[in-house]
Amino acid sequence: MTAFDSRVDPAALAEEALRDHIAGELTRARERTQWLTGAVDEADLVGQHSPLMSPLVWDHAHIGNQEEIWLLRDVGGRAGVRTDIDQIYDAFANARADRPSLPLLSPTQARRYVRQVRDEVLDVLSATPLAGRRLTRNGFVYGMVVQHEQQHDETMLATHQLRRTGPPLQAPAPVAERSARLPAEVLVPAGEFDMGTSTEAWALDNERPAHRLELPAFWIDTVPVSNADYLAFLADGGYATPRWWTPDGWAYRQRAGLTAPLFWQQDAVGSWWRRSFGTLVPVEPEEPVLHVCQHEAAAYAAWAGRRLPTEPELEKAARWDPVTGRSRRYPWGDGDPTPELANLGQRHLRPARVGSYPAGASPLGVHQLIGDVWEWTASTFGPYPGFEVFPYPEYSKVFFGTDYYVLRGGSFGTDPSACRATFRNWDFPIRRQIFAGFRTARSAGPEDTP
Ligand code: AVJ
Ligand code: FE
Repeated sequence: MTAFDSRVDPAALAEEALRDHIAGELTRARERTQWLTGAVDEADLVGQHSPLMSPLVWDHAHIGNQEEIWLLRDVGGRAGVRTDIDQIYDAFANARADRPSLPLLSPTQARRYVRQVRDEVLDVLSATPLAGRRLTRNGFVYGMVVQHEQQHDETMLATHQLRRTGPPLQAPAPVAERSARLPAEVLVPAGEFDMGTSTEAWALDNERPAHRLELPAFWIDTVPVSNADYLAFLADGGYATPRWWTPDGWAYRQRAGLTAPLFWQQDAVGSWWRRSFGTLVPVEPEEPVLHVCQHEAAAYAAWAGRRLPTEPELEKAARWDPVTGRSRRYPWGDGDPTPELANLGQRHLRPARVGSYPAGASPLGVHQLIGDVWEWTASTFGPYPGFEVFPYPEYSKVFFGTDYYVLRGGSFGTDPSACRATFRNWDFPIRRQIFAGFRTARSAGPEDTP
């Protein structure tokens, strides 16, 4: 047992306690949605701040529509609130860039719609057994809907970061305790570990099932790559040197004219600034680099004489306990995240300096594997051996293949309910508007093995 073992395990709760837990999680997600949609006026809710993103009012009603489809119609067997708008809020039927021209609910209608759905959902929750169907066992489908809302909340937060109109967003800066002196990298010894999960009640289909995997020894950065590190790559002409980039990466660098992370600008005397939720702030040398795409991350790693970690390497670094040989739920143990352990949940609007959250480090001493910034990996998004679609192919299966790269660990904008050491995120390798950074790794040599 560690000091950080306080855990809400839906599978261990009696049915009444589980209902209370679900209701609490639904309410917490809704409070965040209300904050994100209440932060700007009507024009900024319906406007499109970037062709990469939906109007905020689309996300808002889409959250309610998914909740209606799964919890009212499927679980509750009810007619639903609005059966005429499914097509408008179907993410597959409408590309993000086209969503502003759809006949969307107005901000007032969207607010009313999600409230009506929620009122009826709370009724279903109290009236429907949780045992029986696999969909409702341990409250899974409610957990899925909670995570869906929180994921769209993070997407809406990214839209706020992109917008150039309306008021800035504000939150206190992280004030984390810092580790004294850390080694640059940590050796993860060769051997087997358990990847994925078959027991986490609210884990999504792509995290399942648990399976044993053998990895060769590797070294991994103790902390994420910092702005100071990344500035050295810039200063060394990293963006002008094709040999650090993959062919696809270089082609994209050229086509998009990349010269620095998204939202960065340089002033007349050469200092770097970045736009952060509507405010220009200095690029802090000790903060993890943020808003880089996978191609930039891989180019930096090549320049540093290293590489990006693979997805299994990052999960082993985060979960494997060398004493027990067991995989933990989180780097610090099996307990749920707290503000002392990780920068999650939009409490802050920026990552904490590298080396923060020593209490949240992994057994091997790797820091900040949960929270602060999503971390790009070298791996494309695919199914684990034994993968089964559950409950719908459009969550994971349709994205499997070589188009998407996996990100791990969550960011300051990720809610704890949508973040585990098994949680898998994915995006195109060119995407920079997500809250992503990275760390690097290298394969160990024979001289590293005792
Ligand atoms: C897992 C974050 C890639 O936002 O596209 C939201 C989550 N799935 N609605 C996304 C999701 C359906 C998904 N990501
Ligand atoms: Fe969605």
